[in-house]
Amino acid sequence: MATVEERAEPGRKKVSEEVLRDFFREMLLIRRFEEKVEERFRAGELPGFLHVAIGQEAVATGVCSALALEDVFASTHRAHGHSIAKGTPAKKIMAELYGKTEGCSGGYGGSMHLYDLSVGNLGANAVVAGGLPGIVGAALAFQMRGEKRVAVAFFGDGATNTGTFHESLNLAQLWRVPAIFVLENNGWAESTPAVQQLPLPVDQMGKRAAAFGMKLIEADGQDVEAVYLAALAAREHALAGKGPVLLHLRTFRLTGHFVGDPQVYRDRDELKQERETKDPLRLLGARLDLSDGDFASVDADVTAEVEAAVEFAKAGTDPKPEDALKYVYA
Ligand SMILES: Cc1ncc(C[n+]2csc(CCOP(=O)(O)OP(=O)(O)O)c2C)c(N)n1
Ligand SMILES: [Mg+2]
Repeated sequence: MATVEERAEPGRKKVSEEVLRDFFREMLLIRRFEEKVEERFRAGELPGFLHVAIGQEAVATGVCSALALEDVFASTHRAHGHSIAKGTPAKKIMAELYGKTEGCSGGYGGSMHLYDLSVGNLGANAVVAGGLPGIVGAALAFQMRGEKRVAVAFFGDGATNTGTFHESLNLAQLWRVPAIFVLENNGWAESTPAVQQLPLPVDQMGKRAAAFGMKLIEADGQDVEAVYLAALAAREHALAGKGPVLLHLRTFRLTGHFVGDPQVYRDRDELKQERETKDPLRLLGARLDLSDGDFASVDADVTAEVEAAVEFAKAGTDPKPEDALKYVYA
């Protein structure tokens, strides 16, 4: 976990500049990783279907930086950032996308099924809201064993319309388990905008917590410091035995739903404006007042890491056809 400094005003906290610079590096690594993934997918090198979370990096870095190694999470179809931020090396994720046995899921999963138990990744899910029930179970296990750990579920605004979401939050609150439900609210479910799928204004989706009597914590999902502090507060609440938290983060998907999505349903001017005003990297870069030289040096560093990940993945081992049914249990 990164460190937090007290601000002069009582009760307010602030993250040190050094930590913010670490956040910037990680967010840029995630951005460059996903840009590379888009490029290699379009070149026909990556099998399967891909979703990137460009614009949502502050959520991944802010939340995962507030977690300890022994905390666990489940992710969605947009899992690269969460996985990198929780500690899986970029090269193991890239190898997974290339379907190699060196990948974090042994080449069996691909983009929507990234696992890494060594850092607490219980798995990404192609099924919308598919991760939530398992996270309630993991949190219940921690509670029963008296372990000081939290279980975290990432999911989108569209996922809040599923029965699984309501069942999971209901049981979690009933049992007061140490779970954090991270609502990564980008205002879209595929091509369906918030107004056509959500019963509340998009910025008021946190009100869902009231239906369960659940603690609500909200933050600007484009501000990594705010996300980090909100996630720390959520973890503290859950570990104190006070029950689960709905952590509502308003964020922005600055690309299509999937790689190759022509986004014909999206207003071009609005998207352009969002890219200019909501990009979490631009916002953090401006706040840190990074010089061109500073930016170039971090960029060169993370770009080299991504290039090395591609080389590692390409040199990886193809799974054997006779192993296709390995790990099939039902
Ligand atoms: C149970 C289920 N229903 C529908 C789908 C198809 N689907 C994939 S992503 C998606 C939109 C999800 O929206 P949201 O939860 O807001 O996540 P976002 O894509 O915005 O990150 C849908 C409907 C699915 N994968 N699983
Ligand atoms: Mg969404």
